[in-house]
Parts: sequence; C-alpha cells; structure tokens
Amino acid sequence: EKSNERTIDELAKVMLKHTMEEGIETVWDRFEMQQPQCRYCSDGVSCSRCAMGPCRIIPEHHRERGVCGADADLIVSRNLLDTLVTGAAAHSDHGRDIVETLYKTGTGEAQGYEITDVKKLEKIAAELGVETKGRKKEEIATDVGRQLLYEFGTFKNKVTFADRAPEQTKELWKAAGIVPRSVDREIVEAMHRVHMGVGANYANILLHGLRASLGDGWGGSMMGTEISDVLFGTPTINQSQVNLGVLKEDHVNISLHGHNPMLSEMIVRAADDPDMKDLAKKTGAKGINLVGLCCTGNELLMRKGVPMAGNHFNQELIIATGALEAMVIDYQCIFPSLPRTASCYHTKIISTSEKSKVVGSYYFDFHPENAYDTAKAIVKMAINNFPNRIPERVLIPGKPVDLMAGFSVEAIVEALGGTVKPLIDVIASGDVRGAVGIVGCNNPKVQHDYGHVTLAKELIKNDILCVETGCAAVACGKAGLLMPEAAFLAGPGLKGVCKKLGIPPVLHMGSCVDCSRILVLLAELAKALGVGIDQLPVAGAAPEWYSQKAVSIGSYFVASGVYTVLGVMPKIAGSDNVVKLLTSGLNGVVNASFAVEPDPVAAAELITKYIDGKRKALGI
Ligand code: BF8
Repeated sequence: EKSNERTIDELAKVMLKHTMEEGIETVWDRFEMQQPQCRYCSDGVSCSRCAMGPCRIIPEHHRERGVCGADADLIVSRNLLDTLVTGAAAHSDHGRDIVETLYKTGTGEAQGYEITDVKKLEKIAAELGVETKGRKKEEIATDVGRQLLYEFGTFKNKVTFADRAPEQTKELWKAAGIVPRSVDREIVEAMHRVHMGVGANYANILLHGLRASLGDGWGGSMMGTEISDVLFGTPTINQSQVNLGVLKEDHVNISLHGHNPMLSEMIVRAADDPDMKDLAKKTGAKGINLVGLCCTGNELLMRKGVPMAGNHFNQELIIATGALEAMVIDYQCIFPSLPRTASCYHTKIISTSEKSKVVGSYYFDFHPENAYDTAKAIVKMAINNFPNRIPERVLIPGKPVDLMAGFSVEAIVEALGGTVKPLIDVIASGDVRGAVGIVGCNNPKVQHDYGHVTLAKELIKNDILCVETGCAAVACGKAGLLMPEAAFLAGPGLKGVCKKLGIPPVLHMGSCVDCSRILVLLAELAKALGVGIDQLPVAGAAPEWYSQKAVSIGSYFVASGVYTVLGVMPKIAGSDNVVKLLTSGLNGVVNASFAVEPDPVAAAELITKYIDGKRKALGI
C-alpha cells in the first residue's frame, strides 16, 4: 500500500492514509505529479544564468556547449557552487540574526532575551580578544556581538572560530587556498564567480565552494550554535518525547516550525505567561502544548526538552490531525503550500519573518526589539483558535516515543568525566570502532526515514557510534534509537560503552546549524590525539538530504577532512570531471572526498571499511 511505500514512520503511515482518503495533497503526491523529472536538470547540465540561454548540454545532439561557450564541466560546477552558497547563506544569515540578537540584548534594545550561559560568553570573548575582567555581561555581549558581526564582512578578514580546528587541518586549508576570509565575502564572491564570463575553470570554482562552506561551518553556523547557547543555554542531557503522538487532544496545540530559536524560545516564554495559561483555560483547553518541527524543534528539544512532533515530512501530516491550532514559522524548510493544507482545517499558519512571507499566512513582524510582546500576540491568536477546532475531525494517530537529547559537546565531555580522553580510549581499544555524523533531511526520493534509521542501525551494529543532527536525529528518535535501551541493537563493544555511561548508541547533537558541534567535537578529538581531522576514524553521511544547506554541510565536512557519503545523487552526473574531482580528486587536497550510495546498507559497509582503514593508518 502507498503509505507503507512512502514512509517507515508508523504514525505518519496512519496520517498519510488519512490524507489520501480526505484528498489532501502532500509532498509525496506532488513528487509523483512531477515525474518524470528533467534529466538535464538532474544531471546539472541545464543553465539559465543569462539571457542568451537557457541552454542544455546534449552531447548526442552535438550540443557540447551553451551559447556562451560553457561546457558541461563548467555548467555543472557553477550550478553546484550556486546551490552550495545558497545553503551557506541560509545558515549564516540565521547565525547573523542570532548574533544581532545578542548584540541588542547587550545594548538593551532587545525585549525579553537574557544572557544565560555567561561562561560560554566569556570563553568566546577570550577567543575574540574581548576584555571580560570587571565588566558586566551585557557589555561583554555587546562587544562579542559587534566583533562577530564584523566577521560577516571584510573588515576583519577572519573567521575566528576556524582557529578551533587542529593545526594540521588548518595547514591543509592554507595549502589549498581555502581559508575562509569572512562569512559573507565567500558567498558574494561565489555569486561573482558564477556570473557569465567570470569563473571558467571547474576545479577552481569547486575549491571556492569548499572555502565558502568552511565560512559557513566554522563561521556562520558555528556562531548560530554558540551564540544561541549563550542566549538560551548550552544543552544538557535531557529526556523528552517524539512523533505526531506528542499532540494533546485537550490542549491548545502550537507547533514551532522553522529554524531560529530567537523566535521559538520566545514563544516558549510567552506560552508560560500566566495570562496565556488563564486564557487557554477560559477557552476550554486544559493548557498550552508546544511541539517542535524540523530544526527549530531540535533547538527547543536540545535546550528545553520541548517534545518533537516530527521532521521535514511530518509538517503537512501534523495539520491533517485536525488538532493543531497554529503552526508558527520563521524560515527554511517550510513548504510554501502549508496555508493551502491548513485551509482544509482550522489551523492558522503564522509567519514571522520579513524574509519569509507566505501567501495565506497570518503575518507578525517579529524583531528582537518587540520579541516578547509579539510572541504573546502569536500565542493568543493560537489560543483563540481553539474553539474553532472540529472535534469529530481530530485524529491523533498514536502514542509518542521516548528519546534522550541534549548532547552538546559540553554535555558529552561532562558525561565522559570532564575530558574526551575516555572516548579516545574506547576508540583506541576498539570497543568503539569510530564515529559517524548522520545529518540532513527527508527527500521523497528515499522512503521517509528509512535511509537514516537503516544506516544508523547498521553502523551501531558494527560498533560505530552515531552522532546526529537535524531530521536524521528526529527519524532515529521516532525509531527508538535515541534511548539507552537501544544499545541492545549495538555491537558488543559499543553496547558496553553505552551501558557504562547510560547513553544511547545514537546521540542527538542538535539542529542543522549544530553540525558545527560535530566539527568542534572532531577538533577536540583530533587535538587530543595530535592529528588532523582527516586522520580520525570518522565519517559523515546524509542519507536523505534535499536542501541547499545540506550541500554546504557536506562540503564543510569534506573540506574539514571528513569522508561523507550521500544517499541522494547531487545534480552533477553530467560532468565526469566534476564527479571525479568530488569523489576522489579532493583526496589530494583535503584528504577526504564524497561518495554517493543510495542503499544505506551498502553505505554502512563503505563507511565501516573506510573507518577501519583510518584505524589501521593510526596504528590502532
Ligand atoms: O535545518 S529542518 S529538512 S535542511 S535537516 Fe534538512 Fe530538516 Fe530542513 Fe537543515 Ni534541519
């Protein structure tokens, strides 16, 4: 049956069947309607960059070059760079919004925010050379915010957090000429390079892509993570619940969907306001139930233990439960058709970002300056929508699953007793063969959640620890892998380690910008061992990726020395040279490369073999 083919999420299956019966269109239906997808676009050999085009490369019809003269290598590489920096821009602009919020919290312009992790603020201040002695945390925050904002432009020509990488890794970057100079500069320069008549060397274009991705991973995204920790607290290990069953029939249900915690954290505070709680009771609800979706959900889950309704492909299904009063969105990964889905129910889609207005949504102009008041107004709108719910149309498809989250680097180190040494010891002894970061999204080209869950299960069976972010982590949460009890699925070595520490074999490290936490962890491990990141027995994987941001993440993993296996083929098959460069040529540059393997079982074999090779090279 169709719902079984589309997803392995049991509750999503129920909802999918329901949407099909009710005639509500979902991402899977639209994917089917788009078939067959254009082969030239899939292979990356169509170009509509300039007004002489559009052009396609069709060698069998002697169309070897576009009107301007660009060949397949150039068209493919330009398209890929464009995709990559779109992702880098999205992550980094999110990071900028957070840094600006910190700055305005320092100056007193922001409303409702506070500096929560002073220790982290001081650590970052020291990295940036900002004086901390005898100063108020607000003063430090203002200076840290300003210094980091400079790093988006070229005033400083430096991305300070990149200094956290081990020396060997930084040497590789220097030799390859890919040290990021600033966050925005690399993105803008990429757009310059892909203009007609500028970059015409595919390898040079792709190398710049690596540089821009490093500006994201060690720059914009890392700022997003670190400064969110400063404002809202560094995550500690916590327990919560996940899947569509987190909705409560007798509560006002509000889902927080999108990415930036500057909005969702404020909604959490507003929903806790006694006025709001009273109002909810007056409408006949027992209370307000906030649930997360996608990466803003991951942010809240990590720091506050807010229950998680699901990942990317749960966003339409949650509306079809008929039990959702409001979906509050900011930006990224939000289907533009959500108001259309919501129009079949009483659900209100509430948009909040000037950058991300959505036709059919209710718009609130959310800024740091008016954050708390706006958040309250949003919560009020959701509460007032509760009486419009039609009880006969409510379908909450099952019970939630328990999960453990909050594995920031700090929380991991604490669980290990204060240093990474115990982790190095178990890797050296072979109890844990290595570690893999499984990250990224859902994509209708892959059965929903199957890629993530299968890969994680295969790897832990081989005694490989998984650390996860984004929709991958949510998929594994729904499958029960984020609980210590899941250790029974692990090999004997990893099982023992999990039991001893009381941790799951798959660790939830946060949202997509929190892939920067994985970089920090790798840097700590490499430095403790006195090697480069490229020498560690680790790998990355994005089994169900779809977004441009995922291209940037994969690229900064590889550029940082992490072999990365993709489950979905990027749009590069039209150029053998680009494929060769990305899957093997980069080995001579950053000592890592990409691989593409749609079958997660085969991907696990590839990764395990790779990790064993790295172990051998280290002599362990
Ligand atoms: O921010 S929410 S679909 S893009 S993994 Fe992927 Fe999921 Fe989007 Fe990364 Ni996060």
